[in-house]
Amino acid sequence: MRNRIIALMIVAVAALCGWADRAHAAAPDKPNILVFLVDDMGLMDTSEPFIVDQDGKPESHPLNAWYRTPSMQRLAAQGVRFSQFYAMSVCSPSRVSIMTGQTSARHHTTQYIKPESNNRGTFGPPDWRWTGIAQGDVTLPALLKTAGYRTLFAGKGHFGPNDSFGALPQHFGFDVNIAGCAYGQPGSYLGTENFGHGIKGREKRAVPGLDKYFGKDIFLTEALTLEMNAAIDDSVKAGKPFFAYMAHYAVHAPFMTDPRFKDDYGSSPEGVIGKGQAVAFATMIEGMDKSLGDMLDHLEQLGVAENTLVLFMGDNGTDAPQGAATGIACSAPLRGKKGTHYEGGMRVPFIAAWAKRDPNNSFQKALPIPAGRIVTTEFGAVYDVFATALAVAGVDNPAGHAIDGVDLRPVLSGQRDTLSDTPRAFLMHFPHQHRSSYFTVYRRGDWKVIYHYEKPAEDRYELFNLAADRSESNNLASSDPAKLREMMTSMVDALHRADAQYPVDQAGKAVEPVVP
Ligand SMILES: [Ca+2]
Repeated sequence: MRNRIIALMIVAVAALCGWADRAHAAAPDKPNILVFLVDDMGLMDTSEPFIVDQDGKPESHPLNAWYRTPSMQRLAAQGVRFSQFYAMSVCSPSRVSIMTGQTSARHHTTQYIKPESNNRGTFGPPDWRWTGIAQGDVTLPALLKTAGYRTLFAGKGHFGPNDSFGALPQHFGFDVNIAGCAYGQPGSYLGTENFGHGIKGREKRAVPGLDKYFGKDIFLTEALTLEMNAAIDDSVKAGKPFFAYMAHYAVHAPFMTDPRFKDDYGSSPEGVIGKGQAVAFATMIEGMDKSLGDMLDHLEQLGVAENTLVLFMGDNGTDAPQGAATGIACSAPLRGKKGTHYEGGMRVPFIAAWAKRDPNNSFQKALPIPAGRIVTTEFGAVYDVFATALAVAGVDNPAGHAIDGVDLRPVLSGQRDTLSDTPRAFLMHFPHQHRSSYFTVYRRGDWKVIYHYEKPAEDRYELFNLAADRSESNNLASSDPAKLREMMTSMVDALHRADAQYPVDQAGKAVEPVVP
């Protein structure tokens, strides 16, 4: 009897202290998944080196010395990162790719969405999917929700124009929407400016749902972190696994100094980085990185870090404010930036790691991720997140839903160096106007071909061997016509298989790429 009373007292005390919740949370049947997506963050916007030398060893560049991202270094040290990971060249196409597992050529949201109007451009495909995610679309959060996950959204949406189905993440599978809406940049990053509310000229991009921080000295990145951590608390208390999609508005323009970090950037590497906005951009990067560290710490405090897989990535190449758009500058040693057809336009950092390593954890036994590894022999892409997250959650892709991405687990675990026995291909299709206009990029193995739809025949093709020429400085289109023909044939085939839409001519007729 005495033992029974003691046992009951222990149970009562445990319940009062929240141990019962924690014990329940420590034994979920599925792992948690945190997608940490940074807007407009390129491969070089970090102190963690992702570029490798000819021997596959990480190679530090001046930009790595300029930026400060200790939390990314912490995450990379406990997991695996990719030297080569691709996004689409602008926001909405990548975001829809993450949700659907499809390349933009297939899902047809090929251009970034303008909230108020069709952003087709003069010769863009008339029926491109400018309304973004639609009712009935297969989406990652909806599938995970059906499988028992609590699905948490915070930050930037940009999945559909104003008043559309895709405008609000809760329409297509998220249980919680913190500050997500149609547009892709915040009116202001400052709580003291109410994140744009009441600010003339910025009102129409004012961030929704964060009224409790109005007037406070807090940066948007921090407010979103606090809110997402609170949503994770609720999920853990409810004893449910969570899928958290932490999509920071940072580091997208407007470039506003995060005052917490302004003293860290007194001088800069000569010839690589300018002052002013570049410093503001660096402070936004560091604020984003603090968010990552705070979330990792919070997961540890909750006792769920061992059960949480973190997938960190950018949504397109860098938009760091210096250098010519197609020069070797803000992505150096890569060429180009966000919106361009070069590697700097679409190469992003990617890190996969358990939030805390524990080789005895059953989820980590099922997916062991070696510490501090860098994948150099294979590339991944944002549309792989869909297949990988489903596989980790034990959920099948619905029959009839065509996807372009693959399950990355064999490479994440180090079981394989490559994802298939034949060289992988990457297709990035942009039949619109932006910094670079009307182009398709196709990579297979080490080779990359770029097709320019509107240029005269002599300038229509660019061909690079990325293994020998990572800065895309030596166009081989004229000197290697056989390889050009082979790559163009494969590109055209890939576009047809994806049911791609093409730019149109003055008469409105679709213009398909020409194999030379
Ligand atoms: Ca973006």
